[in-house]
Amino acid sequence: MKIYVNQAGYLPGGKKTVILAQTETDGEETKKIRIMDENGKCILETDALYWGYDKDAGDHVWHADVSAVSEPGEYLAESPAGERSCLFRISEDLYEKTGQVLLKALYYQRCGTALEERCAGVFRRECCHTGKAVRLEDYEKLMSGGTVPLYEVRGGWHDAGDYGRYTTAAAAALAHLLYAYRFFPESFCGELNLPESGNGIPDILNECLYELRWLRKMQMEDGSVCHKLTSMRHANFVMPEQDDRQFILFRPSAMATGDFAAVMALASRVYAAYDSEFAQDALAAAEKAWNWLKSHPEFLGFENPPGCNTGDYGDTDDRDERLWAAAELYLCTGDPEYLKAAERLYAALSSEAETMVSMGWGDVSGFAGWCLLRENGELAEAYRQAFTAEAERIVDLCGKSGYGAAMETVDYGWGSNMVVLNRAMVLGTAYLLTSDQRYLECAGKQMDYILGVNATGFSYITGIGEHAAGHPHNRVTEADGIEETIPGFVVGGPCAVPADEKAEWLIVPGTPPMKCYLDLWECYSLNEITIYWNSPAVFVCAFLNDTGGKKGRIRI
Ligand code: 9MR
Ligand code: ZN
Repeated sequence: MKIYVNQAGYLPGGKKTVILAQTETDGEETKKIRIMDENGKCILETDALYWGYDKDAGDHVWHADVSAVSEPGEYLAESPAGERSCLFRISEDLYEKTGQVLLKALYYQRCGTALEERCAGVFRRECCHTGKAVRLEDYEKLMSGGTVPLYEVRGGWHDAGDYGRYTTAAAAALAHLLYAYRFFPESFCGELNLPESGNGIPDILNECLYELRWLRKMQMEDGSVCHKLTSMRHANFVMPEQDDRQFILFRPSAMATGDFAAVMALASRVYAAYDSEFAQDALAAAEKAWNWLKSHPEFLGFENPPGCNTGDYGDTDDRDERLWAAAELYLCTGDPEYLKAAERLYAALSSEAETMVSMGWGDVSGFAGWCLLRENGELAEAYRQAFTAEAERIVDLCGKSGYGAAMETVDYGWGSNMVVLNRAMVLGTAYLLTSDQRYLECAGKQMDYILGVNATGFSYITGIGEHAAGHPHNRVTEADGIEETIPGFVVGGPCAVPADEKAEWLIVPGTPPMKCYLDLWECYSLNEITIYWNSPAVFVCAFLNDTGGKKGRIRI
């Protein structure tokens, strides 16, 4: 029998469910479970009740509610036969601290700068990717020794385990982070030991500014924004400073331009109080991007050119990006033209979409919602309903899972942990709107899942928990020769349709989806890291730290 707990721990007043699981049933309706404190003393003995068979996990599951344990300290759960869970901690600052580790991981993704020992400790490294980039159309000419225009596009975060930087991925991550800051500012008071720490700006904003200043450079003269900045082929598994491949500015897309307009408008509001020069420039850049979109109403998608194997972040609809841009620009400027555009786009999209509250790099409709919720009027009301309707569906899914995972079988794809976390963000938002306790509890369960209450028993955040993922698909971690894994990265998680050779080879067909995970660096479809898998986790931690909106509000 396995015993699963949230390996980071629980809030003193939070709901605490210990899960017992085994693949075969033994017909027992109840099983005994004890909570032991750090002195090995049993402080609670209780019954775990049979929940049933969870088909996505392939497990029979029993639940024990141990919420009564609320004294701060370190504990474990144990069966009478001596089987034990991982350690867990009860503490008030649990989610504040977890959020800090998740944010600090983004610092380790910084490109175009050296990571100093003072801030990075053993993970210090040299400066990487300082060379200028070439536009795709000039690439061949440059490679054959010709002279072509070059662009200074240094900075930003490496997207993931690769060294590329992609506009739509960056915009989604920034949206999660900047909105987390807007809604739950009290969760971001601590310092992260960044080079900028202590400059009077909250560290979450310091870190985001590093990304925003790079993103700003992705805009071309005409206002359009390049879809991505990567080499033609992914680097080998070398440290970033050893990667000397030529970086290329791939052509603009409507999605990149829409996201850029939106996130720059958002940034202009967030940074107005700290850096007015940046804020003004960001707004001007956003308007320029919008004007380009206006004069290019046709869909301009993105596809990799032949020979390119870096991510393409393909997307078949640019209306959600235009919607988000219109909503953010309306808020910044009050110009009714933007509101009209947003209303038109919302009407068109909502008549086709299953939900309007998606918050990933592919569908950003939910960000427009975050932006409009505080408004009066039809769009705000429509979004209120959309958030609560989706939250109801999520609560329902959570109840159908033995592990409390708000997931359907089909959701276990590449980056399934993002689905879990994005749903927790929807719950957090719905909670701010309604104060419905079920949403808070369910959001907590999604974090429990990420931190160890799942059918593999892994904490899917590196460095957090006794049994945490330790071999992510991350070039730096593989190449740095350091035993310890950089902490604070959310890995992609179980994927029932593995898309990398190693996982295809090792995952036995028919494995229950929640168990399709391996902690191996080769398995990029199971164990990669990305900025936009960390960012929703930061949002959810900020929400839970705030004890579900005690202080948090919809603040745009
Ligand atoms: O996260 C992306 C996932 O949803 C897609 O299925 C996958 C294949 O297109 O790409 C993932 O994104 C990767 C990107 O293309 C390049 N950087 C690493 C990303 C995470 O694996
Ligand atoms: Zn770099």
